[in-house]
Amino acid sequence: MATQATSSTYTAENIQVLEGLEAVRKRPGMYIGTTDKAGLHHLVKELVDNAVDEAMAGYCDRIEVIFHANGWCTVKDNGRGIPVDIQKQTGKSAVETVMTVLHAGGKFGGGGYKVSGGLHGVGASVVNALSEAMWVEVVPDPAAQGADKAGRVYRQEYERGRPLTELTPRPLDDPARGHGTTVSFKPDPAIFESVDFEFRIEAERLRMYAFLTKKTWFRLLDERTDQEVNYYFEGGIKSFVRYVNRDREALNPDPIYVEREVDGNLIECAIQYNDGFNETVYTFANSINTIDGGSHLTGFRQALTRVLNDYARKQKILKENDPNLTGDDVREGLVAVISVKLPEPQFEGQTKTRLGNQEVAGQVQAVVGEALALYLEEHPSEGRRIVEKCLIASRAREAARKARDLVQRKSALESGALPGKLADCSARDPRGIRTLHRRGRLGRRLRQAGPRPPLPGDPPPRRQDPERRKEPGPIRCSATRRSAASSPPSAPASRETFDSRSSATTRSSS
Ligand code: 0RA
Repeated sequence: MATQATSSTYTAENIQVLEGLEAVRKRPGMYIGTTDKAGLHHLVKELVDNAVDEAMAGYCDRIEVIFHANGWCTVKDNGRGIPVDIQKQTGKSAVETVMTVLHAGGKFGGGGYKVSGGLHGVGASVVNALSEAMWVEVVPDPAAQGADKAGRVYRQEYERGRPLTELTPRPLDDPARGHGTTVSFKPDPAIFESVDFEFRIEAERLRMYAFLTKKTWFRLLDERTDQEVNYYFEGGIKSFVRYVNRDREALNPDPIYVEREVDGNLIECAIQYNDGFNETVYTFANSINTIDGGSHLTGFRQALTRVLNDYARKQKILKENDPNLTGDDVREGLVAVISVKLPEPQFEGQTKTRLGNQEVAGQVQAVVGEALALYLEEHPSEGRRIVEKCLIASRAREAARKARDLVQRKSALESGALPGKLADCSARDPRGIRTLHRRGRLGRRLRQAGPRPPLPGDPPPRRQDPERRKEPGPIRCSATRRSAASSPPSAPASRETFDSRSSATTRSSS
């Protein structure tokens, strides 16, 4: 039975806490976006984010989510455990602070990379406020919290964000139970349209986290259906690019990979070229999928174009009279992931899905540039394969431009007069023709204007692209252009075949 909370003083902070919880319950959308299924899963995400922070800090390698048959959800990690000691400033344990004070989610001591920092990085207190009931159990890691805590479980219970009990220790019943934090909650049906967790949504999110948090196990168990998935990726994003290319021919079978810290920012990038024409680039900042790109993507693209041009010149694959490879040329068949982890991420744009930190552009450009240059030097045959593919892209583009130009001139002659726009330009400005010609050279507007009959010198038809078989649709160009802004593909919940350990099983109910 729960004992009544016995705070010795009713402080200003207590009042603030209650006001905070009230605000969350009154306007949940301000904190979790929506109160539909996405909002419901946002609760799980807030708790998993805290555990992922603990993993990124190097203290945890197992994170587990359980959907129970009675509507509860449990998130469990094997980290140090939220500190159980009473803090002098607040008179409360760190546990109670994390669970009840708005914006005190996860770490509040500074330092470390936080997943939160995105749209609603507000922490466990919001989950608590929006839960009919919640409890936390901490088994402290004695190495982090002191030997006096060994062999105990500390538990506190809440209702709609308010503590029902003190944080209370008891002897560890199961000696095999290791240290860590377990949070269990029952979402409030008075707040949410649906309180029915969806296995697939959570499985996909955990898989993404597993790619972005290498060497960490993620398990999802659904006790309602006995479904279970486990994700673990030894190589992190390097595994991810292999996964994206799993059905393709890779030009560099071992992905180019670099991970480095620059001025407190962690920069990680994996690159693998395939023999197709699409560009598939995913960018993340603190594990948030920055679908609108930003400074990390800018830096990456600069590095790629610069280094491949330098290499192609040095190796004389690009001859003196050849034009430089363009950004478009170096992006055909490119699969890459850029993941940065920043102590102070700035997210921009209406949906906060573009990274703003300007210093990151130069850092990514330097780190990726150096790693790519080194790779090309050490892997000359892969390097040649990649650059020659870029060169084919370049020549195809140039040939297409010439052919278009020719057709345009021809049709202008045949019609006996210059077509409207061109006539205007040419009447007023002899460079008008060139203006149009340059638009054609850019190619993008022409291509985006819609399908046109094939011209001699065009790049090979897209049906040669193996990707086309899977993703039919006439506007691959725009898909390519937007690919940096797309969400990662969903994986079949099945055993994966590269350097991962991943399994999906339906446990037979007994
Ligand atoms: C150490 C210190 C602090 C929190 C944690 C560990 C911690 C929090 C969570 C939440 C879920 N699992 C966790 N595991 C550990 C707070 C104080 C500080 O950051 O210095």
